[in-house]
This record gives sequence, structure tokens and C-alpha cells, in this order.
Amino acid sequence: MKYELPKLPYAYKALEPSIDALTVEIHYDRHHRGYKNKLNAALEKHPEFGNGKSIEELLKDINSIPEDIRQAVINTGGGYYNHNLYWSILSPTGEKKPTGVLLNTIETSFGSFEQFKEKVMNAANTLFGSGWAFVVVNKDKELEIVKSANQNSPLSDRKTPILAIDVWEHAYYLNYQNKRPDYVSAIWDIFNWEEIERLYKEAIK
Ligand code: MN3
Repeated sequence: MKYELPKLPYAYKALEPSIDALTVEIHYDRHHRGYKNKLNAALEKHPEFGNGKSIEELLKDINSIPEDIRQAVINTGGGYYNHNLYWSILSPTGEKKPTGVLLNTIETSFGSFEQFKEKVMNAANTLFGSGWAFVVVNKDKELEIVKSANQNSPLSDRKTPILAIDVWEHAYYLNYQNKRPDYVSAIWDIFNWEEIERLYKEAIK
């Protein structure tokens, strides 16, 4: 069984003006598809590890992956999973803010939604090089903001990501060039808080 590219749940241009259509197309159709293809290729050497396991299971138990393909799975499996998450938590029609239980937890943990937003943006803007800023649920079921280099997945650290900002240059460079903070700021207009809250509730079960 091979991992498949999830269908993008909106048109390439749907995330404009926060993310332009060409960036979404190249990011999804070349980068995301590329990770998926390379993950499947790496697992051909040890088919038993891809067989029937979800990508989440694979990344959570990364040390069980044979050493000769482990780094490839960290890179390409992480890339595949992180992008699945990224597209799923973006939406052209989202609310501007979370509601309900997630908003309550954010306010309790970070003081206010604005302070939370500030901290997430700071993580995304200060990550050196290529990587991600994530909001995760840790093993104590608390919210945490983490920076992650390359395609390393928080799942391999026993943390469940519920929100992700890709800060590799391929995620913004066509439109924003070197102005990463402008992209990091604009993405707040297109977060899919309904889906992020669903992931939160799933993670604290
Ligand atoms: Mn990317």
C-alpha cells in the first residue's frame, strides 16, 4: 500500500491574497507530491513498514524504522505529513479566531488570543533556516508552541501538532520574497479554526 496525496480541499487561488495561486500550486503539486513520492520510494526497501500503517504511526515510532531508511522517512515522511496537516488547517472561509474549548484553553495558557498569536508568529519568524512553527498538544495535554527544523515532525517527540506554519522559502518566496513576517502575519486570515479545534479535541482525548 502506498501513501497518497490528499486532494487539496480548495482551488489554488482560494487562499489569495494571503497565499498566491502559483505558490499553492507549486507547493502542493511539486513539493508535497515530491515528499509523498520519495517516501513511497524509500519504503520500497522495507515494504512491511509502510504496509497498513498511517503516516502518524510511522512518525511516532520513528526508531523502529530500519536505520538505512530512517533519515529518509524523517525527511520525506515528515514532509508528507506536515503538508497534509498544513493544507487541512487552511481555508478560504475560516473564522478569524477560534471559539469554544480551544479558545478557552488558549486564553488560560497564554493570557489572550493576541498574546498567543504573537508567540506563534515570533516562533515562525525566528526559526533559522528552513522549517516549521507548530502549535502542539504535549504529553500532559497542554498547548505548546514549538519550532522544528527541516521536516522534523513533533509526532516523533510525542507531541501532536494541531496548527502548522511552513516557513520554508518555497511557502512564500514568490509573493513575499525575503519578507517572511508578512507571510506569517497574512496566514492568520486563512486558518481553519474549526479543523484546528477538531484536532485539538482529538489530541486531548
Ligand atoms: Mn513546504
